[in-house]
Amino acid sequence: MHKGLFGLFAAGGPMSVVVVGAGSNLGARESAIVAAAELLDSRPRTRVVGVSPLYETLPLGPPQDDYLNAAFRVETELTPPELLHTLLRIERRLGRRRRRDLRWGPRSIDLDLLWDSRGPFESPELHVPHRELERRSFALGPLLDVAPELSDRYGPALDAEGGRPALWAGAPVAT
Ligand code: A4P
Ligand code: MG
Repeated sequence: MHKGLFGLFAAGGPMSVVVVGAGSNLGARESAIVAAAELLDSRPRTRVVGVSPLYETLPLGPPQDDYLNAAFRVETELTPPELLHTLLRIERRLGRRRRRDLRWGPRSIDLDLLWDSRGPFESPELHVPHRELERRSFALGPLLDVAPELSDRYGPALDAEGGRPALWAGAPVAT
């Protein structure tokens, strides 16, 4: 997903590397994750340069269908808050409806900013690295697929969480 020379030499600040986690357990899960990567790549000053395999994962939270999880390696000039805003817009565009009454409930698409090469970022709306990252093999596995340079940092946490989840073999989707 490259934008060619214009993208490479477009004016702007330095490119940072970020990892975005994607999860879906409602509707057409694979299409939602692929569409999220394409929409993110189509944003100005932002390129998706790597996509992990898809993993089929057991739901964390209330009883619900299994998830597909993946991660995107992204080069961007957007600040972390700008990127969060972009992710929330893509979620809405892909039909995400938030239910404030149900924490960790089913969702057509969930996009989380897992890690940022610029270091930690803290605000009332955003915590980077993602607060739950080290406790979630469904986020750590795909993250290390697209950012193997983070193995020393996050490999032990992934091992402690039981290693990578099962790769998705393209089984029929429960809707
Ligand atoms: N927010 C703070 N930090 C971040 C960040 N690093 N990235 C804030 C993204 N958002 C961040 O998120 C609520 C608010 O978190 C955002 O508006 C942002 O300001 P949300 O997506 O509206 O709510 P949520 O996703 O229901 O809550 P939460 O706590 O973010 O849930 P998670 O952590 O996203 O977990 N099981 C499996 N197997 N796979 C999954 O992917 N996902 C979840 C949701 C539950 N169970 C799962 C999975
Ligand atoms: Mg979320």
